Amino acid sequence: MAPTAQRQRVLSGIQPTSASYHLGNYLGALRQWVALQDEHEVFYFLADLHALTAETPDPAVLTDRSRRAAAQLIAAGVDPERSAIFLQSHVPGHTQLSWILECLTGFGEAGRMTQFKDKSARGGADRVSVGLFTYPILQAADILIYQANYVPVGADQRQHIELTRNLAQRFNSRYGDTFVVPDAFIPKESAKILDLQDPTSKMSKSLPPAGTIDLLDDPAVTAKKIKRAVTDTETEIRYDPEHKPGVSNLLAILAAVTDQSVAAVEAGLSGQGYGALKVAVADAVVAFAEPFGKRVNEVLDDPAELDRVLARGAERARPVAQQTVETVFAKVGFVPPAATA
Ligand code: AQP
Repeated sequence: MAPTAQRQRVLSGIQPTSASYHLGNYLGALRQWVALQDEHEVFYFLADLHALTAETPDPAVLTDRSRRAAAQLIAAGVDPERSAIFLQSHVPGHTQLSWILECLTGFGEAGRMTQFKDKSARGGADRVSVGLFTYPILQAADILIYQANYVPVGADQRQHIELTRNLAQRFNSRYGDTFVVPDAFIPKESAKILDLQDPTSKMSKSLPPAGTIDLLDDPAVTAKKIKRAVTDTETEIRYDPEHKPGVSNLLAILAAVTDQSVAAVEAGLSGQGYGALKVAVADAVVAFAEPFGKRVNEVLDDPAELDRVLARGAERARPVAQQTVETVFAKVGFVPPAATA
């Protein structure tokens, strides 16, 4: 099942690895997910298999995070009617294809993934799992199995999408045209939201909470974190990511949350101080986060319906994935299972 000529296919995933997504996840990825569902055929999944790569949480915690993650997608505007929303573990094809792609990936090639290097350096060699090492290959399978044209992600995923493209091309040249070679769809101005306390690093759930805005944080906590954001010793509000990363990050957040360009936001604050910038950012983020939190709770109030949404999403995803697996298995030379009757 290839994408239709009229509607190109979009695929993306997000890990259910915390109780709340952060502003980087929303502005770097989820906002694009919502925008793309109108004109594309979209598949969005919760990467619960990937969620085991960095830690193996208590099973009840993983279950809860997965449902909360689905509720946050819906609250952010992903519409289960227009988008297939599903759990990765509900579609067995992902791991089947991943194995084939693992066998086409060089050990050194996988070892060059910077996210693996960063995360393994943080975790210490003894605590790093093989799953963390191979997770970009599973991610390539997640994308290729749907023959996706576009993958909306933040800039931190650029290298993984490049690996995905390389693996698609490698398979295609070894076994004949099989996979669509996908393109990353990375937003221009909010591709990398930075940590509020260390604006040289991306906002990330692995960094201390003072620098991360969780979408489900209490609004007063959010406002306080923004007001304590690191800026610089100058006073001028100017977008200059290289020399003024903290201020530029706040401008990028304000622009994205209020749906304006960075230039417009910068012009609107001209002549004002960092205090005014922080108040504007805090007000805008809280104005978004408050109704978002309410919608998440409403969705979570009906867990049976939420599970049905995920089941319907998996029903739409499974046949597409299964067809790719069958094609790939035939191309590599596996004997097709014969009918028994
Ligand atoms: N800071 C960010 N700015 C822009 N986009 C971001 N994304 C993550 N952080 C930022 C994008 O969010 C999507 C989900 O990614 P994920 O499920 O892989 O989550 P993550 O990258 O593991 O999130 P964290 O908080 O950054 O986790 P750790 O600390 O484990 O690395 C992706 O599209 C990603 O680009």
